[in-house]
Amino acid sequence: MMLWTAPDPAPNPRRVHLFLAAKGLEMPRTELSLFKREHKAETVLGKNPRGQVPFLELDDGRVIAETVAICRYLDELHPEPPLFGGTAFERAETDMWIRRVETALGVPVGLVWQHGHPMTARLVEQIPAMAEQARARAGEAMAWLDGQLGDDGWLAGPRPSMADIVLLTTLDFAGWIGIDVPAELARLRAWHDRARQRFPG
Ligand SMILES: N[C@@H](CCC(=O)N[C@@H](CS)C(=O)NCC(=O)O)C(=O)O
Repeated sequence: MMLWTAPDPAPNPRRVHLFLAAKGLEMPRTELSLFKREHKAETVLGKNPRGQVPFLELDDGRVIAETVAICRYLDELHPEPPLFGGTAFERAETDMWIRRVETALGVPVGLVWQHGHPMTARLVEQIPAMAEQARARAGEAMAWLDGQLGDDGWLAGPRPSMADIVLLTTLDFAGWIGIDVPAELARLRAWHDRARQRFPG
């Protein structure tokens, strides 16, 4: 297998890196420079026509793209420790939280990155009002997540899961582009500390 990936802080590749570390798995990696647009090279698009990283190339040449699909596949091959839940309910609960984090928080954070960050200015026609609106939506999503979390524990039930990895990488990337978790969101901040300790890297 070959993991086609990119260095931090790219949040989607980092999800797979944290997942592999949590499983104690290693595999060969090819790191592409997003800033040199290596993920858009013809040979790379031939493997993943979506033109994004990460993607996993199997030994027979088949390709799995999309972070969660890659991790789900590896979780089936290497079930311990389970990071997608052990029962039907836990699997559904993990999926539910992954979708919530990706749609409620990941989408606005992505819009702030695209429309409000100098590093993406040459890639899209930026709409500053879009960035501002998205920044507010990201703040609302953080507040909502804070209200859903308990004083300890994890996003999808009592055990850490892929949903925690997705939220951790999204929050870290948000911080990197200047969207910090507000000081008053004590539960989310405490969860963030726990998640960094549980999934270092
Ligand atoms: N839905 C995809 C998103 C992948 C993605 O957006 N990757 C970013 C790096 S974090 C990328 O390749 N960006 C370059 C581009 O879209 O051209 C996943 O979950 O893997």
